Amino acid sequence: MRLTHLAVTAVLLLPLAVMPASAAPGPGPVPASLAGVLPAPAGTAPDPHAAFTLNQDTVITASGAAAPVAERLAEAFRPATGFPLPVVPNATGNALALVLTDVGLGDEGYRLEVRTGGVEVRAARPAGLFAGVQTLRQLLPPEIESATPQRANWVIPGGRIDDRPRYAYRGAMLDLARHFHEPREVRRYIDQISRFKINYLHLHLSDDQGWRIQIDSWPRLTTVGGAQGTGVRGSGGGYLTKDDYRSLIRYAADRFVTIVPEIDMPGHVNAAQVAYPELTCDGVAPRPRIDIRVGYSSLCAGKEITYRFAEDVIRELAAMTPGPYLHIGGDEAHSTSHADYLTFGERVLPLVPRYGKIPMGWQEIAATRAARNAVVQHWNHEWDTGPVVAAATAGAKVVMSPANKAYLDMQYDLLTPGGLHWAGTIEVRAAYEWNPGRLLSGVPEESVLGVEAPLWSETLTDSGDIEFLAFPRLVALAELGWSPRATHDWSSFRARLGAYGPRWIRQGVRFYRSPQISWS
Ligand code: TNX
Repeated sequence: MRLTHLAVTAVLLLPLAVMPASAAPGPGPVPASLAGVLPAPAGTAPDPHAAFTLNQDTVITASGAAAPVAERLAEAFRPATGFPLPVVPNATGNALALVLTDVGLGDEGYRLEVRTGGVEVRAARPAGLFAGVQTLRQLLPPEIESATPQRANWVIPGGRIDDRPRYAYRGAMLDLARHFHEPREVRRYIDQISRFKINYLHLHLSDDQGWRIQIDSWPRLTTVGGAQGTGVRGSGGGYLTKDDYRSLIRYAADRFVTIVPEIDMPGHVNAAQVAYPELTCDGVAPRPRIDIRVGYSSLCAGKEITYRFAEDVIRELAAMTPGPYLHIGGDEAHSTSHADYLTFGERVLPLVPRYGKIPMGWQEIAATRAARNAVVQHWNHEWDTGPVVAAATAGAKVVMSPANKAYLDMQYDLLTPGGLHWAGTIEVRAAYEWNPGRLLSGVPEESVLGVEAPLWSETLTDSGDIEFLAFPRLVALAELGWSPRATHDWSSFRARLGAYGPRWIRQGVRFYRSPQISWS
């Protein structure tokens, strides 16, 4: 099966075909189909005569930089199939081939071709191969997600997918400060988000309640700020050592997820000030806080030690972070005067590029001139967007995280166990029905770096809590970030999501059975 260039272009421009009748809601597993993938691929061309069946003798071929991606694929398919699926440099026929070659679909794009004789994923870079592998997983029946060997027909539907992301930044955020989440819980979240081609994980590492990352030059930040009882309502505690952090970064990188660390300043710093009272203006230690109020703590813009602290933290964090971004927070500094906020921002934002990183900050940083060289994260849907528009006009990139659509800690409805509702309740459809490229008038599509779904953890403790709020809404955001606008279609999304339910069940993911979806 070869598509001409014109045909490929047409396929890329065509919205997804209507779901086949077999995907209509109903009992029992739904056969996988090229049109069923989440997030929707840019272009699909099914070929009903070209299905491939995985069997005992199937091999995975890959060499060089493709080999580690092939190992991930083998790890994913071996448990449920019970097949050996060896990774070998080359083979003739009956193979899943991962090939690094420029297919003209960018750094993260890929071409997937399924023919009777074998499957080929081609991409310019390993990230594209990994994205193709995530698609491939969804083309096998849901039994593929089981941890033990299953009897199933391991058929991959025939045809071709040409795919590439709409936005470079497709993020999730996890708050480790309000409740510390152990590295194993973060890894579990990375496994889940990377299936939907989310490629950034922003870690909120400090807040009023706790400090969650080791900083050698200010050791009490973690010995005091990460002690037991520093979670909301005094639960939990803990922090990432530098080794923990580095191994999380490697784990994420193996799944093409880049970590974005955040230290929140000049507000949300009570835990740091409990550990180091010299970081307050009057030098008096505040009491530890385990409630969920915001906006009462502030670094002292008039003291030099503030900037020594900020620089030490930025330097150490930058040194252990290979990714391009370092987030300095900047939100809800309600007890910092506007003048002090500007003084602080103009001094601290430029420290980030000095240590080789691009500064990122919540929307409030847009008030500073220095924000023009930063990534501004839009979050408060009720505020005047003027400063964000001005920053974007001056050159800033914008990540869209509108609280009333993208905040995973908002309840689905008022009966949702856990979650907050200050920005309203967000059902799945509301999480899906918006356009990041058109959200803020005055911020053109070219200024939009991408999207991010924050998950604040005031009400969450374990992975089950995380998953219940993240899934299925994070998939809506993943599709807004990955899929071309032409594919946007609630009824298609709804059907594909419903068909994904059996996969989550097999993976033991605690997802919310939204009444808006017909779960199969
Ligand atoms: C607002 S969003 C905050 C966080 C809270 C969150 C709860 C933002 C930049 N700041 O401090 O955890 O609301 O939804």
